[in-house]
Amino acid sequence: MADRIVAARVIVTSPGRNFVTLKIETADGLSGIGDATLNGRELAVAAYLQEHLVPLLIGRDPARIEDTWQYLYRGAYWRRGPVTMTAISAVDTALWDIKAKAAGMPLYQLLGGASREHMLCYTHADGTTIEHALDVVDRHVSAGYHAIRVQAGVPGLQRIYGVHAPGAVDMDALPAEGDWDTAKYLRFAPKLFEAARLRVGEDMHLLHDTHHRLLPNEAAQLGKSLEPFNLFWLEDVTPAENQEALRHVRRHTTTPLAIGEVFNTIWDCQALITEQLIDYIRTAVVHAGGITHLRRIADLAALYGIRTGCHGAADLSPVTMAAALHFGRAIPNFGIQEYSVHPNEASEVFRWDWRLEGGYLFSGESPGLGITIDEAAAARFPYRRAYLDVNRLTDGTLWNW
Ligand code: GCO
Ligand code: MG
Repeated sequence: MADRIVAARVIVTSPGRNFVTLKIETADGLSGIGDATLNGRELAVAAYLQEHLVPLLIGRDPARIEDTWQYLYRGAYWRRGPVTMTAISAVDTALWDIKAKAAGMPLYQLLGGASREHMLCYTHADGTTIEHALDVVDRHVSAGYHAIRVQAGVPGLQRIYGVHAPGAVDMDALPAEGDWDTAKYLRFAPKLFEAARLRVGEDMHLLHDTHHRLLPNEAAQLGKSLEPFNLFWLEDVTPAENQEALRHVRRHTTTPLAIGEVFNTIWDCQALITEQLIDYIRTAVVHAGGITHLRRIADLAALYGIRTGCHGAADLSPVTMAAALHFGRAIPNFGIQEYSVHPNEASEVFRWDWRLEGGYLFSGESPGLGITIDEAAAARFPYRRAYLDVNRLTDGTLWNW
């Protein structure tokens, strides 16, 4: 007889920062987990799961992953959106975890087996000044990284763009406000990368995140001005709600473009992919419908020579990283994985078998995702409201953060 889902629980915990996890249990005694963390809007997803999806899961056959995905997506009538898709992702990821455990295999085996043994990753070097950022770059080079995202404070502006204020997440506070001046930034960015390239030499991969702050023509100018420094990618140059805007950027620069951490379905990147307007797609397991939907996006991207570069900031839980590494290990068009160290307390709540070694990430070999959650430890770190920052132009206009 087919197995049945007998319980599903939403676990909200804050070991250094907020994480939402869905745990599904079956009559055969298997369990699986999925990440449901949507930074700054965590409880919306927790409620969506608890109130609307958990009742639909009880009694279902956990093996029917595709049917469950379609049931939750089409069956809601209201499709897409970050809250809905993050909730669906959590269910989907937990079901893949269960299926792989039932098969006695690490997830990457179920997805077709290894296309590679290790995965290139990049980490962040954020500095208040160019010198400060380059000191952090030096530390990452010594630690063995092969790819580094570099961000530095623009002289005359208070905040480092796209990076939280020092001290990381401002728990319990209202959103911090940054200031932004595009002209200053466009003059500054080439100076930052001239210095960075000089410091690291030719082989190190350098990346940069513009955090949705530019208009299309400004993005084109930036891409052009960074060409001499041979970036691995330039990320989120525009918000890309208007995918067609990337045609202009693409026409004017050969700097590789990466977009998509805030996207939640294939429809958000359909034109970007089919018109080959980007080089890397940034959608992540947790926000883009789980393994099932991310595979659809990656397969479409593969047709056009576009590779993955999944979002992997510290606000995506270690569960997402586990899933991303099985996924990245299996697919043919893996590009790079973002990697940001989680707060120390996270390892009291989650135990995982993936690892970083010599600047590469390795997925583990235990059955399933290779990650568990300790619910008693999770309870020791209660949720605290934490907003993402907001950003204003120097005249006070609210801008993209
Ligand atoms: C990245 C992202 C992060 C985001 C954060 C939002 O490229 O890692 O842009 O810096 O701001 O993950 O939740
Ligand atoms: Mg980003």
